[in-house]
Amino acid sequence: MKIESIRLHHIRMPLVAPFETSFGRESERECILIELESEGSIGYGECVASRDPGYSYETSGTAIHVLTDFIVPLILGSDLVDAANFQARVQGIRGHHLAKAGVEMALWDLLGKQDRKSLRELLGGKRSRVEVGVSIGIQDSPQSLVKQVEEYVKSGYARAKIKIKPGRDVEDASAVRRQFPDLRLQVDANSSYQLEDASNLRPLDDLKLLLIEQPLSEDDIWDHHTLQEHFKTPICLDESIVSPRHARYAIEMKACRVINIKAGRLGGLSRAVMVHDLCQAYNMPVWCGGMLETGVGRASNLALASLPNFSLPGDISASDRYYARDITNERFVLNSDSTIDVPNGSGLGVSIDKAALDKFTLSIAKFVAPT
Ligand code: OSB
Ligand code: MG
Repeated sequence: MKIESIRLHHIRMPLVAPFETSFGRESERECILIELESEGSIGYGECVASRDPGYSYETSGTAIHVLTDFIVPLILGSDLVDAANFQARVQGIRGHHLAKAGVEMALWDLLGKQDRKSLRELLGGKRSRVEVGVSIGIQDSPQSLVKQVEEYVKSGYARAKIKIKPGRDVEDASAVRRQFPDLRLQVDANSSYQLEDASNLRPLDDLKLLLIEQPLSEDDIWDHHTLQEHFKTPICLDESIVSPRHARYAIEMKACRVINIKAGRLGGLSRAVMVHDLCQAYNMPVWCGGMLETGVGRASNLALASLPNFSLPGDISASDRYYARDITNERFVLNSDSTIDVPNGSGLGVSIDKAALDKFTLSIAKFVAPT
């Protein structure tokens, strides 16, 4: 399939409420919407790099640079047959997984549209709806956090994840647990502790949490092993798992008992499926993480989470939890059983609201292959 043109939309969208993690607070979300055009179809992909290098070293700025100067020249005007073919081309570019994954998503959308198959079918997904939860940022106080959780529980979420950081951990989580003794509850530290201060997290081990996500540094799988030995609650790795190899390291080192899968962090959906398959072979449960995606990335996450070894609820909330106005015409809604339907249409199964995209676009770069 010859890639005839490529467009990169740098977009910024207001969030319905600020989202605060151990690395900062965002009121608006930036990302890059990628369009690949071939034979009259357009495939869309979302690069989830945000404005600041907090979660990842990549930013929307580095993504535009790497896409424009390195990835686009490798694929523009060339024949891309599948995701493996794309990965082989970009293999010489070190890192920059979020940038690569955005393009791979657009390629899957294009392949699905041309073959009239949904992304779920292409990836081998089984379920038509997936269990989801909600990820809640750090609030002003434990009381306001409890209120926030209550609102989400009332609107139908059967699983909640709360963000923690040093000084805002045990008290917050305990307050939520006291109010909701049976809620499926988990915490995410986004790498904000070190092995030396992780003993402060001890009391979390008695709160019946589903898991403790990424307490330590992203480049430290071994210290997570040491920490896991001292906790009965499963440790889950997010930031640390950037490749199928890293997933194998974590499994072999017994560094965690659960893995969070994000196609962006792993460098593409095809690599996310590889981690899924590897974890399945080792009986390591996985779940689908989120990056505050637009309807485009959300559709991709739903298709991915329909694979069989996604056995815990994903961070894939309804569209209204994030955006009053989204860039897709479709909006995702929560079913009464805390699930969201997986799109059925060709490719990602979503269409772009052009007026909304225009409104949120900061800049566009367009590349056309010579004919
Ligand atoms: O660590 O899972 C994370 C959002 C941005 C960056 C990192 C993370 C998150 C979330 C949000 O937790 C999950 C969602 O999209 O609802
Ligand atoms: Mg996380």
